[in-house]
Amino acid sequence: MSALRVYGMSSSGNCYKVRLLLEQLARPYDWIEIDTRSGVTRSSEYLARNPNGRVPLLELAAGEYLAESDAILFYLAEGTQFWPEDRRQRAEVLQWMFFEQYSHEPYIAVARFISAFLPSQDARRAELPRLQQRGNDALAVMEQHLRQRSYLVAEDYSIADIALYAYTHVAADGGFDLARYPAIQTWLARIESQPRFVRMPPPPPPP
Ligand SMILES: N[C@@H](CCC(=O)N[C@@H](CS)C(=O)NCC(=O)O)C(=O)O
Repeated sequence: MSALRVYGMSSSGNCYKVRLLLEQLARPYDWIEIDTRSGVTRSSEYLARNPNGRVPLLELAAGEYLAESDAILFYLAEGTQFWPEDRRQRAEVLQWMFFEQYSHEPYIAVARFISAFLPSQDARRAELPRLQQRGNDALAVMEQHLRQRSYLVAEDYSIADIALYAYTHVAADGGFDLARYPAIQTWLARIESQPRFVRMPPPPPPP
């Protein structure tokens, strides 16, 4: 196996993070498209690759796998401009990536999944008001931080920005109003003007 191989769903923000960084690093990779709604990530064949049954999954070499989007970003970014040299700044990048996984993604990505990927009558819609409240809390934290800054850490574009861009830029899919967050909107546009930026495709039609 020569190139890296990514198992991912193109319209998933967690998978898009990996694609965006690989594109910006100009690294060759093969993309294996997985529709998580088909249940394939819970098949015994897939669980042998990732016992947690989720995408994205990076195959580093034949049979060697790395899961968790932000761990994959770290693995790919080390030694590049996307991962700072300064110790304190590296810790701040991790701080924002942990924030993304605990305080942002579980609300903003899940609200998007329920609204845009599940059928309109799905009972999980009842979760939306709570998810939107918590997601707005996370967006308010980012808005306050970005009012005085160009990027999340040290005025430089890093994997912290990629991790948080992924679901923030499509927050409207989950019912969030980004017009309330002007500094976030400016930051999103700044990321979109980065060299080799690629867009995430829209969600597939609900089943
Ligand atoms: N913390 C994980 C979350 C991964 C995750 O939730 N992936 C979803 C798609 S965005 C998935 O594979 N869902 C399929 C399933 O749960 O069966 C990461 O950042 O990679």
